[in-house]
Amino acid sequence: MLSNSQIQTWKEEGAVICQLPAPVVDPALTWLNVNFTLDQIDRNHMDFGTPDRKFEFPTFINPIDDLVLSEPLILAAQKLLGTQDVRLIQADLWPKIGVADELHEAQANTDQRMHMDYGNNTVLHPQWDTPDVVAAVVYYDDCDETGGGTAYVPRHGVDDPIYQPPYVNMPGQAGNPFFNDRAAVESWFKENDPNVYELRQQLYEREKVVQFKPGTILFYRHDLWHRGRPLVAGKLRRVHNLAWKRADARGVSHWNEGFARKSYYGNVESIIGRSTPLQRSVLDFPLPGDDYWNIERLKNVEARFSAYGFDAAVYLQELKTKPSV
Ligand SMILES: O=C(O)CCC(=O)C(=O)O
Ligand SMILES: [Fe+2]
Repeated sequence: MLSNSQIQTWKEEGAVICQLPAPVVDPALTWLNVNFTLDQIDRNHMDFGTPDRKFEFPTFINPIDDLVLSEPLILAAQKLLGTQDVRLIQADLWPKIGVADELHEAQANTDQRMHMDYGNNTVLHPQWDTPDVVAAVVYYDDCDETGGGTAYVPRHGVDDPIYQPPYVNMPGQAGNPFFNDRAAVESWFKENDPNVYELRQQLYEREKVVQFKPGTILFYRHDLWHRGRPLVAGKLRRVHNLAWKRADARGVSHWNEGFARKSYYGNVESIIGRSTPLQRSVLDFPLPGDDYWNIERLKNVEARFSAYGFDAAVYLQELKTKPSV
């Protein structure tokens, strides 16, 4: 899905846009176009995320969960992070509906302030040359109808004045109050920190807007300046926010609830059962050949999941070919 030059763009500029393969996105689109339409959505839900966390992975809606665990996405995350060992930390499908009024309250999500996402995803601070996380937005609608393309600011090399760490020139960082709305934020900075206000004005001047069709994906980083923009009034935009971290990343939180929490009813279990080793690995189920495995662990896990289709053979095979210590 990603060429070497696209990977390079993500590493240098912080974002890259491409189209998901039809077999990955089409089943989800078909489901959404029947089951997640304007008349089925609570118009009072105006914030980020699914109401009641309903469409956070695992949703137990197979076309939605299958997209989240699709191998082309995992392979893309592996390539961008430069490691085989990646973990899913976020998968949330959510609606945004365009509103007619131009004035928004300070925490409104309609016309977002420029921000980076690391702030509520890690207790540490990102380092540009060693990215720990790849984030993505999958779009299920057409921006020609809905508007609301995400805006982002590509980084221009190490000397780019707006990408000089520490990245604290935003709401909610280093003692700055947190507001979501662009107007509320920028008027606060204008009043309280004119230098930061000036710097932030450059962000808006330099912003590029994602043009999307159903199945477009924006791969970005948690240290990319970006923001959500207003939609056409009355229109619905459905997106999936996804993120993966390097397995060895420090400080990075899990956005979704723990994936095992909804076990016992066969749904989580059948995700484990029907997935490939690569797909399981993003849920922290070790790959075949991982040092974690020994015969006892394998037998126990097999006892737990074989009723749901789990086949231990490939794990067993790798165990046999591994030199014993
Ligand atoms: O809605 C969008 O296009 C972006 C949303 C976003 O960046 C956020 O909520 O952190
Ligand atoms: Fe964001």
